[in-house]
Amino acid sequence: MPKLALYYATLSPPSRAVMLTAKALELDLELRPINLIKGEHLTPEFLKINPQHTIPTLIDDEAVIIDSHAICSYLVEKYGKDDKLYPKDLVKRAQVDARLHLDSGHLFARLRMLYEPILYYGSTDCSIDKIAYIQKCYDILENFLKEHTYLCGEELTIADFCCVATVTSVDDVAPIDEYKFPKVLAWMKRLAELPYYDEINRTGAEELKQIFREKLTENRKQPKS
Ligand SMILES: N[C@@H](CCC(=O)N[C@@H](CS)C(=O)NCC(=O)O)C(=O)O
Repeated sequence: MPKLALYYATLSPPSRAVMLTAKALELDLELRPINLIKGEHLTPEFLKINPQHTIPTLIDDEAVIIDSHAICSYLVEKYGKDDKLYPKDLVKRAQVDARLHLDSGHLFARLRMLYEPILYYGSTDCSIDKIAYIQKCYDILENFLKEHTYLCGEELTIADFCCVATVTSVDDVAPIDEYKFPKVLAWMKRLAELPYYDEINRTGAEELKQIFREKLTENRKQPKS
Protein backbone atom coordinates (compact mmCIF):
# COMPACT_ATOMS: atom_id res chain seq x y z
CA MET A 1 0.00 0.00 0.00
CA PRO A 2 1.37 3.49 -0.84
CA LYS A 3 2.30 5.79 2.00
CA LEU A 4 -0.40 8.27 2.83
CA ALA A 5 0.65 11.48 4.53
CA LEU A 6 -1.64 13.99 6.19
CA TYR A 7 -0.86 17.60 7.03
CA TYR A 8 -3.06 18.21 10.04
CA ALA A 9 -3.57 19.65 13.50
CA THR A 10 -5.41 17.93 16.34
CA LEU A 11 -7.11 21.26 17.05
CA SER A 12 -8.59 21.33 13.55
CA PRO A 13 -12.08 19.76 13.31
CA PRO A 14 -11.76 18.88 9.60
CA SER A 15 -8.39 17.22 10.27
CA ARG A 16 -10.02 15.10 12.95
CA ALA A 17 -12.81 14.11 10.55
CA VAL A 18 -10.20 12.74 8.14
CA MET A 19 -8.39 10.94 10.94
CA LEU A 20 -11.67 9.34 12.11
CA THR A 21 -12.26 8.15 8.55
CA ALA A 22 -8.73 6.77 8.25
CA LYS A 23 -9.14 4.90 11.56
CA ALA A 24 -12.47 3.43 10.47
CA LEU A 25 -10.76 2.23 7.29
CA GLU A 26 -7.75 0.95 9.29
CA LEU A 27 -5.39 3.08 7.23
CA ASP A 28 -2.01 4.23 8.46
CA LEU A 29 -1.33 7.90 7.89
CA GLU A 30 2.04 9.51 8.20
CA LEU A 31 1.05 12.52 10.29
CA ARG A 32 2.68 15.85 9.50
CA PRO A 33 1.66 18.45 12.07
CA ILE A 34 1.02 22.04 10.98
CA ASN A 35 0.93 24.80 13.59
CA LEU A 36 -1.59 27.36 12.32
CA ILE A 37 -0.88 29.80 15.17
CA LYS A 38 2.77 29.90 14.05
CA GLY A 39 1.62 30.35 10.43
CA GLU A 40 3.17 27.10 9.17
CA HIS A 41 0.34 26.83 6.60
CA LEU A 42 1.52 30.06 4.96
CA THR A 43 5.11 29.04 4.24
CA PRO A 44 6.12 28.95 0.55
CA GLU A 45 6.67 25.17 0.87
CA PHE A 46 3.15 24.52 2.12
CA LEU A 47 1.56 26.99 -0.32
CA LYS A 48 3.20 25.05 -3.13
CA ILE A 49 1.44 21.91 -1.91
CA ASN A 50 -1.90 23.59 -1.13
CA PRO A 51 -2.46 27.11 -2.50
CA GLN A 52 -5.68 27.25 -0.44
CA HIS A 53 -3.42 26.97 2.68
CA THR A 54 -5.82 24.76 4.62
CA ILE A 55 -5.43 21.66 6.67
CA PRO A 56 -6.17 18.83 6.34
CA THR A 57 -4.17 18.18 3.18
CA LEU A 58 -3.58 14.60 2.06
CA ILE A 59 -0.67 13.31 0.02
CA ASP A 60 -1.19 9.99 -1.72
CA ASP A 61 1.90 9.24 -3.79
CA GLU A 62 1.94 12.01 -6.41
CA ALA A 63 -1.58 13.22 -5.65
CA VAL A 64 -2.47 16.10 -3.34
CA ILE A 65 -6.05 16.08 -2.09
CA ILE A 66 -7.41 19.09 -0.22
CA ASP A 67 -10.59 19.67 1.80
CA SER A 68 -11.62 17.20 4.51
CA HIS A 69 -14.86 16.27 2.76
CA ALA A 70 -13.08 15.50 -0.50
CA ILE A 71 -10.36 13.63 1.39
CA CYS A 72 -12.83 11.47 3.34
CA SER A 73 -14.75 10.44 0.22
CA TYR A 74 -11.48 9.81 -1.65
CA LEU A 75 -10.16 7.54 1.11
CA VAL A 76 -13.33 5.43 1.24
CA GLU A 77 -13.58 5.23 -2.54
CA LYS A 78 -9.95 4.24 -2.95
CA TYR A 79 -9.18 2.20 0.16
CA GLY A 80 -12.54 1.11 1.67
CA LYS A 81 -13.22 -2.64 1.82
CA ASP A 82 -16.86 -1.76 1.19
CA ASP A 83 -18.87 1.37 0.42
CA LYS A 84 -20.71 1.71 3.75
CA LEU A 85 -19.01 4.92 4.82
CA TYR A 86 -19.62 6.53 1.41
CA PRO A 87 -22.26 4.56 -0.54
CA LYS A 88 -22.00 4.04 -4.27
CA ASP A 89 -25.80 4.10 -4.63
CA LEU A 90 -26.42 7.52 -6.18
CA VAL A 91 -29.33 8.55 -3.99
CA LYS A 92 -27.55 7.50 -0.80
CA ARG A 93 -24.36 9.16 -1.97
CA ALA A 94 -26.22 12.40 -2.70
CA GLN A 95 -27.55 12.34 0.85
CA VAL A 96 -24.06 11.93 2.26
CA ASP A 97 -22.77 14.68 -0.04
CA ALA A 98 -25.58 16.98 1.13
CA ARG A 99 -24.58 16.48 4.79
CA LEU A 100 -20.93 17.06 3.90
CA HIS A 101 -21.98 20.36 2.35
CA LEU A 102 -24.03 21.09 5.45
CA ASP A 103 -20.85 20.78 7.48
CA SER A 104 -18.74 22.72 5.02
CA GLY A 105 -21.17 25.52 4.20
CA HIS A 106 -23.03 25.90 7.48
CA LEU A 107 -21.72 24.11 10.57
CA PHE A 108 -17.97 24.51 10.15
CA ALA A 109 -18.40 27.88 8.39
CA ARG A 110 -20.29 29.22 11.41
CA LEU A 111 -17.75 27.80 13.86
CA ARG A 112 -15.01 29.48 11.87
CA MET A 113 -16.85 32.82 11.84
CA LEU A 114 -16.95 32.72 15.63
CA TYR A 115 -13.54 31.20 16.36
CA GLU A 116 -11.16 32.71 13.83
CA PRO A 117 -11.39 36.41 14.84
CA ILE A 118 -10.89 35.46 18.49
CA LEU A 119 -8.11 32.91 17.97
CA TYR A 120 -6.08 34.92 15.46
CA TYR A 121 -7.10 38.58 15.47
CA GLY A 122 -7.62 39.59 19.11
CA SER A 123 -11.40 39.96 18.73
CA THR A 124 -13.79 39.77 21.68
CA ASP A 125 -16.86 39.23 19.52
CA CYS A 126 -18.58 36.20 20.99
CA SER A 127 -22.03 37.62 20.32
CA ILE A 128 -25.30 35.86 20.97
CA ASP A 129 -26.05 36.18 17.24
CA LYS A 130 -23.03 34.13 16.23
CA ILE A 131 -23.87 31.54 18.88
CA ALA A 132 -27.55 31.36 17.88
CA TYR A 133 -26.48 30.99 14.24
CA ILE A 134 -24.50 27.86 15.18
CA GLN A 135 -27.40 26.53 17.25
CA LYS A 136 -29.70 26.83 14.23
CA CYS A 137 -27.64 24.04 12.68
CA TYR A 138 -28.47 21.78 15.64
CA ASP A 139 -32.10 22.09 14.61
CA ILE A 140 -31.24 20.83 11.13
CA LEU A 141 -29.24 17.93 12.55
CA GLU A 142 -32.08 17.08 14.95
CA ASN A 143 -34.49 16.82 12.01
CA PHE A 144 -32.16 14.52 10.08
CA LEU A 145 -31.76 12.33 13.17
CA LYS A 146 -35.49 12.18 14.05
CA GLU A 147 -36.07 8.84 12.43
CA HIS A 148 -32.52 7.66 12.10
CA THR A 149 -29.51 6.44 14.04
CA TYR A 150 -27.01 8.38 11.92
CA LEU A 151 -27.23 11.47 9.74
CA CYS A 152 -27.92 9.51 6.55
CA GLY A 153 -29.90 6.58 7.91
CA GLU A 154 -28.93 3.44 9.80
CA GLU A 155 -25.33 3.26 8.61
CA LEU A 156 -22.44 5.33 9.90
CA THR A 157 -20.99 7.46 7.09
CA ILE A 158 -18.28 10.05 6.61
CA ALA A 159 -20.99 12.72 7.07
CA ASP A 160 -21.21 11.68 10.73
CA PHE A 161 -17.45 12.02 11.13
CA CYS A 162 -17.34 15.47 9.53
CA CYS A 163 -20.33 16.88 11.42
CA VAL A 164 -19.42 15.40 14.80
CA ALA A 165 -15.87 16.74 14.63
CA THR A 166 -17.33 20.23 14.17
CA VAL A 167 -20.18 20.03 16.70
CA THR A 168 -17.96 18.64 19.47
CA SER A 169 -15.55 21.53 18.88
CA VAL A 170 -18.12 24.22 19.63
CA ASP A 171 -20.74 22.67 21.96
CA ASP A 172 -19.70 24.53 25.09
CA VAL A 173 -19.83 28.06 23.69
CA ALA A 174 -22.93 27.08 21.67
CA PRO A 175 -24.57 24.60 24.05
CA ILE A 176 -26.91 21.86 22.82
CA ASP A 177 -30.25 22.09 24.65
CA GLU A 178 -31.14 18.59 25.86
CA TYR A 179 -34.89 19.26 25.52
CA LYS A 180 -34.71 20.73 22.04
CA PHE A 181 -32.03 18.48 20.61
CA PRO A 182 -32.16 15.06 22.35
CA LYS A 183 -31.41 13.20 19.12
CA VAL A 184 -28.29 15.26 18.47
CA LEU A 185 -27.00 14.47 21.96
CA ALA A 186 -27.81 10.75 21.57
CA TRP A 187 -26.01 10.73 18.19
CA MET A 188 -22.92 12.37 19.71
CA LYS A 189 -22.94 9.78 22.51
CA ARG A 190 -23.21 6.98 19.94
CA LEU A 191 -20.22 8.28 18.01
CA ALA A 192 -18.25 8.73 21.23
CA GLU A 193 -18.56 4.97 21.75
CA LEU A 194 -16.37 4.22 18.72
CA PRO A 195 -13.16 2.64 20.03
CA TYR A 196 -10.93 5.23 18.36
CA TYR A 197 -13.11 8.27 19.15
CA ASP A 198 -11.40 9.54 22.32
CA GLU A 199 -7.91 9.38 20.89
CA ILE A 200 -8.83 10.97 17.57
CA ASN A 201 -11.59 13.44 18.35
CA ARG A 202 -12.27 14.05 22.02
CA THR A 203 -8.82 15.28 23.03
CA GLY A 204 -8.45 17.72 20.13
CA ALA A 205 -12.00 19.04 20.47
CA GLU A 206 -11.57 19.68 24.21
CA GLU A 207 -8.21 21.34 23.58
CA LEU A 208 -9.66 23.66 20.93
CA LYS A 209 -12.56 24.69 23.18
CA GLN A 210 -10.14 25.42 26.01
CA ILE A 211 -7.81 27.48 23.80
CA PHE A 212 -10.84 29.41 22.53
CA ARG A 213 -11.96 30.21 26.10
CA GLU A 214 -8.45 31.25 27.11
CA LYS A 215 -8.00 33.44 24.04
CA LEU A 216 -11.35 35.13 24.58
CA THR A 217 -10.44 35.91 28.20
CA GLU A 218 -7.01 37.18 27.13
CA ASN A 219 -8.50 39.38 24.38
CA ARG A 220 -11.06 40.84 26.80
CA LYS A 221 -8.20 41.97 29.06
CA GLN A 222 -6.53 43.93 26.26
CA PRO A 223 -7.11 47.69 26.40
CA LYS A 224 -9.53 48.88 23.69
CA SER A 225 -7.75 50.84 20.97
N1 LIG B 1 -13.39 23.18 3.91
C1 LIG B 1 -12.08 22.93 4.43
C2 LIG B 1 -11.82 23.84 5.58
C3 LIG B 1 -10.44 23.63 6.16
C4 LIG B 1 -10.05 24.74 7.11
O1 LIG B 1 -10.59 25.85 7.06
N2 LIG B 1 -9.07 24.44 7.95
C5 LIG B 1 -8.57 25.44 8.84
C6 LIG B 1 -8.09 24.81 10.13
S1 LIG B 1 -9.41 24.08 11.00
C7 LIG B 1 -7.35 26.09 8.17
O2 LIG B 1 -6.58 25.41 7.54
N3 LIG B 1 -7.21 27.40 8.31
C8 LIG B 1 -6.14 28.14 7.77
C9 LIG B 1 -6.49 28.96 6.58
O3 LIG B 1 -7.62 28.84 6.06
O4 LIG B 1 -5.65 29.75 6.15
C10 LIG B 1 -11.95 21.46 4.86
O5 LIG B 1 -12.98 20.86 5.20
O6 LIG B 1 -10.84 20.91 4.82
